[in-house]
Amino acid sequence: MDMQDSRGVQLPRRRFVQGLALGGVAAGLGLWRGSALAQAGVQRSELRGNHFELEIAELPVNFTGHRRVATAVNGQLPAPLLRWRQGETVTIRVRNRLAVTSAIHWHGIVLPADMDGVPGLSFGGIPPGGEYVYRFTVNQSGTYWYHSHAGFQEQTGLYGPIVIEPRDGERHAVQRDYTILLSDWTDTGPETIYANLRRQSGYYNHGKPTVGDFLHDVGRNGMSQALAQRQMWNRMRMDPTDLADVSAATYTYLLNGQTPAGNWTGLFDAGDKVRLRFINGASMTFFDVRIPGLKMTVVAADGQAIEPVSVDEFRIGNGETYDVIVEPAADRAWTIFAQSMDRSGFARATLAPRDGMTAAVPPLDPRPLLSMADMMGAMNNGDMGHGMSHDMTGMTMDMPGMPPMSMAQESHAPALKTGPEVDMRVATPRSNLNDPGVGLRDSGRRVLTYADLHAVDTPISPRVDREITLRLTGNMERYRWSFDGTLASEAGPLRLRYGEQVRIVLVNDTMMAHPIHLHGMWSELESPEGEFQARKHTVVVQPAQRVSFRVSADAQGRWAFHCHLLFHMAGMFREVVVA
Ligand SMILES: [Cu+2]
Repeated sequence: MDMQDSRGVQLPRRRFVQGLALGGVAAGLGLWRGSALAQAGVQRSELRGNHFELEIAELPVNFTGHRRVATAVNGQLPAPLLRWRQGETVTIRVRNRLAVTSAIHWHGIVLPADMDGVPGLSFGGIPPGGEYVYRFTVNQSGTYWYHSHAGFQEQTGLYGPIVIEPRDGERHAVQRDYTILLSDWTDTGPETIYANLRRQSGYYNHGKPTVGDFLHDVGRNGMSQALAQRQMWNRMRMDPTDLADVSAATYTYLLNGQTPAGNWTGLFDAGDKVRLRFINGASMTFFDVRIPGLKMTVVAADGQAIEPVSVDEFRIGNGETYDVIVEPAADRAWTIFAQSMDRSGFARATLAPRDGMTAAVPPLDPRPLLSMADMMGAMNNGDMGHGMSHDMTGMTMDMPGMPPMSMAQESHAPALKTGPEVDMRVATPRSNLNDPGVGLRDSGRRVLTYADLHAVDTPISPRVDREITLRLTGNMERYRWSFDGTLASEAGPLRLRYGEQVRIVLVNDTMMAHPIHLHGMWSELESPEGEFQARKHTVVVQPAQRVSFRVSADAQGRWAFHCHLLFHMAGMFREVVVA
């Protein structure tokens, strides 16, 4: 399969998925400074101490055979790893050498509002040629990251890892410790991608069912069921392959700034315990991560220690981080395999005892299809419905040509209106956290779920003074995303009183998973029964799911609260004011 890049040049698909072996930052400059270091498993750049000098500038890169210009920090993509120590005060001077305003946001770090780095809230952004000095005390430890919060600069490369050493030393002793930053690179300008999505929301969905898929369904399920399914999706003007707005036809997935062909490698000695600090710094891609043949012990989520849980695989949403420990015992190599949720491509790296060793790269899993459970939530008394069902009870939709709903169905959801901003509502969302999500339910692998996350410490406050429900809404046809059917630009801020304890309930009325990120304060994830699970900064809400978390409004100022899918952020965004 070939596709056209933005200038109409035909590129082989393989080159997009695999990338160039020596692609990236230095290839664009005609030399490859990073290779030796990266191959030796050393972070390409690591800065430590209390004082940091960062410079944002354009940088030529080449990941697919075409030269492009990235946005980089200190000439690097990803930006340098920053190592801090809990309890210390850090000073970071950021100079902006771009022709446009820039800004760095410290994702997941609890700090004063004017240090948070979101232009237009408690900070004006860093003007072209200007600088901004961030200074704050680091009160937490763990794995975090930083990225631009201006325009689409995150998509063009402005992101980097942060590791904060705990005051009392690491909870789990390891011999090797690597950050694994996943991202999605595109040769197409992000403004162009966004404009295309706004014009036609399925613009980048190359996985729509074909006549061949239909015949396959007929063979498997019989003609009448295949027809019924096809007719159902058509009537709803939806598409069961709508798992990602942008796929590997457009993206090359990177791991620590290297393409799959580039194969970032981390070294170990047999018997080492290796900590891998996974960060999803992608703009639009959820990854499913596994290391075939190795169990992963998850020890932290979003920087916060959890009771260790052993899994084969985990899904990581945009903005989330997971620390895992692996113990590669033998003198052989292992592949770190991170396939995109829509199974269109993958990022890849290798753990090896010696440089140059590789292991098999597994094939991509079959492309999953959204099930009715992903649209309707709780069906048939909470049955999760692994597979398709024609029971339409949990759903309220704007469906011309569909018979009117029965009174019983109406009574489920009298308040759920559709309209220009909202083309789908879920009347009976499910609230269980133990569903790994579409494509992972029947993999035969032990997959991490939010039900597995149990913090090692207690919530900031057990009290709940007030409950706020927000619905995650959208109009897929128009590529409009919103909270409660209201665009950020038309909604007032969400006001919290300083010191109050709020339960925020998110109900997802769309067919996509949304990673919802609150700045400045923790989101304390709860079980369906309201019990504290884990402290997070980014909470993924699956399609047709209800998720709740507690917020202690202990940080005054103006904060951002938004979906971390970059192209959803314009609409699915609220200012939160704590005063
Ligand atoms: Cu979203």
